[in-house]
Amino acid sequence: MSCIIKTLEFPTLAYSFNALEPHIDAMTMEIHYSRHHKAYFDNLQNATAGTEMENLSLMAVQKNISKYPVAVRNNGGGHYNHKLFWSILSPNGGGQPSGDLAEAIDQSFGSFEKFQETFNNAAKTRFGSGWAWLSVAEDKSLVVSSTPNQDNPLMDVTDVNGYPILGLDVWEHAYYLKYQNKRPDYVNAFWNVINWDEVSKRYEKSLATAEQTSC
Ligand code: MN3
Repeated sequence: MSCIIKTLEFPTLAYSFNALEPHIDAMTMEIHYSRHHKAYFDNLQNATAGTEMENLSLMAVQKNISKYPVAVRNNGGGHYNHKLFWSILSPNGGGQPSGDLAEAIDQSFGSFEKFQETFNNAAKTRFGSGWAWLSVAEDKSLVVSSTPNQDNPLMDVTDVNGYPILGLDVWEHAYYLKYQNKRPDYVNAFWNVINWDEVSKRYEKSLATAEQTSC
């Protein structure tokens, strides 16, 4: 599968806009996916069309993002982050991971509860717009971090680098219609809709391949 920027496609959602109710409401999902994500996707194409960047993989560009225009950083990150976000949500989500991922979480954080606390803290204390992440670091340990705007742990401008396997959008557009200023309530609700099978798949992929080839 080609991952070069000019061949990227706007992803379809695997569930309906109201499928994550009551944790994430239908109107937020519709606006977030159809307008916010679509705008990042279109703006990435516009920012790269006719340049050498359109023939590079988004992964490669993000790893050297300091060398590219800020429009590519914001919209490339915006596309990548939202595509990841939709994939790790599910109406049948929640609970806890199992298998290798569960073991890795225990090893890196001590317990699932400790991990949850660390991740919640990253999501709740990110000032302004941004994301909270669980990533696989170069030494294969798991790390929690947060980034501003549409940055992510793949980018060379980020202080904690890794391959993101779980991300939470904490921009106000992700929760304000339902939760208004109560970001912590949205962060707590997120745990009910996490698709741990998908997070596990991303974890296994990060271990199996030297070059992580996700688009
Ligand atoms: Mn968003």
